[in-house]
Amino acid sequence: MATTTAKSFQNYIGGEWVDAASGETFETKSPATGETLGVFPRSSADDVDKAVDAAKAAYEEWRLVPAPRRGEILFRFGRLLADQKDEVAQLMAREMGKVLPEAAGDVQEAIDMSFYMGGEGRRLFGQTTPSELKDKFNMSVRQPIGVVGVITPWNFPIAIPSWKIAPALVCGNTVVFKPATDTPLLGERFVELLAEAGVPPGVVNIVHGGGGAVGDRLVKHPDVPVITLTGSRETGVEVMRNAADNLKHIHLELGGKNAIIVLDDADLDLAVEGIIWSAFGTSGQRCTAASRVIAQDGIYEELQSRLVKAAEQLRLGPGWQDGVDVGPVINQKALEKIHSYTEIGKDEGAKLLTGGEVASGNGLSDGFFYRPTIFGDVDPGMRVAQEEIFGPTTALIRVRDVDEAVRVSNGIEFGLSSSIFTRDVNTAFRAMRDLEAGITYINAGTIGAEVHLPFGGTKGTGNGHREAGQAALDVFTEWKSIYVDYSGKLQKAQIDTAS
Ligand code: UN1
Repeated sequence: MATTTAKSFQNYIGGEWVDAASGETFETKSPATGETLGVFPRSSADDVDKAVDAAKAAYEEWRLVPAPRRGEILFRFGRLLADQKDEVAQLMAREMGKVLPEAAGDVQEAIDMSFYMGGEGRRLFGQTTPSELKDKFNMSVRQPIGVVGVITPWNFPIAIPSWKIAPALVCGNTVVFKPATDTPLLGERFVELLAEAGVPPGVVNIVHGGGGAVGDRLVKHPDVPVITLTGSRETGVEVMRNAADNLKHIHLELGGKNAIIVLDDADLDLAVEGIIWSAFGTSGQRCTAASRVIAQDGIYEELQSRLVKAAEQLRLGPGWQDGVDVGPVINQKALEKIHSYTEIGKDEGAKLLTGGEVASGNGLSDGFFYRPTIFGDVDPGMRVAQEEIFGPTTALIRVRDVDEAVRVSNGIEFGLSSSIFTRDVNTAFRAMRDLEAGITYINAGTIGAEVHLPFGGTKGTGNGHREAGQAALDVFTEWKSIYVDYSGKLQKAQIDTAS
């Protein structure tokens, strides 16, 4: 392995590129080939503390920069990203593994978010309201909070940082960013482009390293009042616990066990396409992936055989190769976890219809490839129908009617995305009301959220917050209510209301 020739990268703290205090490093490798793509600082609490100090100092000026000017930096960032879209997508196919069209979509999502949040610089609306008293003016305004700790996963290595960093910045906060250790190269590129777009020194800092050292210190640091994390449910719970003593604002985007319901009256061709895309796109490594398919009796057999056929036609390979549908999964640990669920499903009595094995040969042996896997005859209570696998595995569940379908769809601890294929408008509207999830799709799969609507989930998927859209602003601002009395006399609220 060409470890010695791979390029070395640094943290970015207070506008300077610097090594970790310890001098330790880790490597990022392509999940498709095992090739080493870069060497990164393995940071510790000391590095985090320096980055927080820089962000805290920079906050004093940044919060006073007019919001439209802050937005203009995001516009410039969006344009730079658009100019380099193909190159960043290529990098993503190599470092994270997703296929090129999906990688380009990931970058596009960040471009969209940067422009959307750039525009917020000229909105950030509050309210003005009448007062109950004469000659008095009332309003509410959004205020920045301070240093935001941004902890992101590897599955959307450009999009998800933008969902967090763009709104944090336009609202007037500064940022310490810890990207996933599987995708530091993309995190680095993101910050490089922000710096090029004109973000002042200290306003965005990046500290590479693991959750145990870097993430933990960020979460516990008394000068980081906001933490935004996309990750596993377990990590989310730990973050809330560790942040409790400081009463931090915690925004969590956690797991999913999303289902697509297919009723007897559905357009089956469309449903098959939607399921294949949602279950196996990004090798199933999306929080919004369809890891359950709930099919009504009348179409169950037909749907099952069409899905198996379609899954077996998917071509596996490195994400950058033409004609590849499904790239590798992120690392050896993920591959093992995904395969362990195949064993669990078989032991539970689910019927393995296709896949269920590591793919090798034909240039796949150096990477982490797993065959698209479908289980049939799955009982809704089985672990393969309850737990997040985060891989190319989906479970087919048979139901009698729409009521049972909705009950099964809701019968999990998560509540991120949901979907129903039906031609009946009444059924569709009932599902929109009754599916317990932050997102519901009608006649489309479970993936494909757009940046101007709230993104997030109910129940075990989060803690009540949303990112993207206007809702994101609530994570990164505090409301202040302001009362201006221009009567020249003391007027007592709730008391002097008669005059
Ligand atoms: C995620 O998997 O964490 O709707 C985000 C989608 C994408 C975002 C997924 N736009 O699937």
